[in-house]
Amino acid sequence: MSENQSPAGNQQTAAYDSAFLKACRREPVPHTPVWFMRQAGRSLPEYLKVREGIPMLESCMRPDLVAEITLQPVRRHGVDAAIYFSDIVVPLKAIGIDLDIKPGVGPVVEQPIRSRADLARLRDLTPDDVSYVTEAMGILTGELGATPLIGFAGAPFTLASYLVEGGPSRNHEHTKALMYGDPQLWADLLDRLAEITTAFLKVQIEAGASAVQLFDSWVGALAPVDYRRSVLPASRKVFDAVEGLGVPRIHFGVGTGELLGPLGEAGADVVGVDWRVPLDEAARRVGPGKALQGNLDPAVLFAPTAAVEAKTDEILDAAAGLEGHVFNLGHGVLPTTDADALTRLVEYVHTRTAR
Ligand code: 1CP
Repeated sequence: MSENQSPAGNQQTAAYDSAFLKACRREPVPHTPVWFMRQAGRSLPEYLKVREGIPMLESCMRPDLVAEITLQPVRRHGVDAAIYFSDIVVPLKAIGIDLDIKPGVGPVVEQPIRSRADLARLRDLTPDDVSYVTEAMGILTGELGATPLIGFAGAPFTLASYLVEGGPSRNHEHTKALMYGDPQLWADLLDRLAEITTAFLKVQIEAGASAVQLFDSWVGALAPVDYRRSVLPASRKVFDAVEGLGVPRIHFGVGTGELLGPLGEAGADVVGVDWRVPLDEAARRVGPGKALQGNLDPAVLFAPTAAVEAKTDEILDAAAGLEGHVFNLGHGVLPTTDADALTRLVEYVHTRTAR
């Protein structure tokens, strides 16, 4: 990476020795690094102000706005990493899928993908399709100093769920009907999504991301046998394709207690854990050679400070023997979370773990 003298490469070099990237690489850290999933673009008043009147997808395509929203939680909370402000469906929109992000609902796809003919609508993603991402990351690498920037994408299963259902779903019934009913079409769909996701992650790494996270938020809906057979190959394809690019790869899903072993096998360097499994037990399930990320229940932040600190202590104690630990929530920041509670939590973890 040190040979890369582009502005993005310079920033990646500056961030290389950050606590966050050291923890991802399972090296000794000056303190346990902290960032929060969905730290950007939730309830911060400064976020709501800059987003006023601008639809979500449009805001993802405005580089100055993206850079500002990405930086807001770094300034306010002093987190150890920034996460690029976007959404998992942005690359699908960029290749021409007719979708929108509806306020209070989430991503909605006009014509769901359920047949072989529908699959043909998922064309390759090129860097030109997402030039605003490259531009926004260029602004960010100029502003972030030594703070690492995390790029991200949706994992093939979670993207397939939105495409096949046509929107958010509790039971993923159409998705599972396709997975069990037409295994070949399903495999081809996930393979296509793996290629799009890989192309999107490569754009971000090239533009300055120092780490990438694959969000497989809804994969906990699957039994391990089905995950191994029908999903793992596509996720592994993504991780393999971005291996050796010099940035840690993080893998995250919700409700994955029974899947932590197979998730580890998909190939990430860091495995995200929700709050249902303590980190020491999660480490046993994931196996050696991985750092873990997590795992405070986001709802705990609604309790008094002393209770938040007690739950945080439990997590830090369970993490004491890990090869590497990145402190995070077990899922995204809830929209009505008190911003000051997040700032206090960052300070608490830093102080308690200072070495
Ligand atoms: O982390 C950050 O702060 C960066 C911003 C970010 C990220 C990482 C957004 C902005 N979306 C995401 C990822 C994302 N999007 C995931 C994976 C993370 C997770 O599990 O929370 C998922 C599942 C989505 C899909 C999505 N987009 C939903 C969930 C719908 C459902 O199925 O229940 C929703 C509500 C959105 C919209 C969205 N994404 C982001 C924002 C700020 C918003 C709100 C949109 C608005 O203001 O109208």
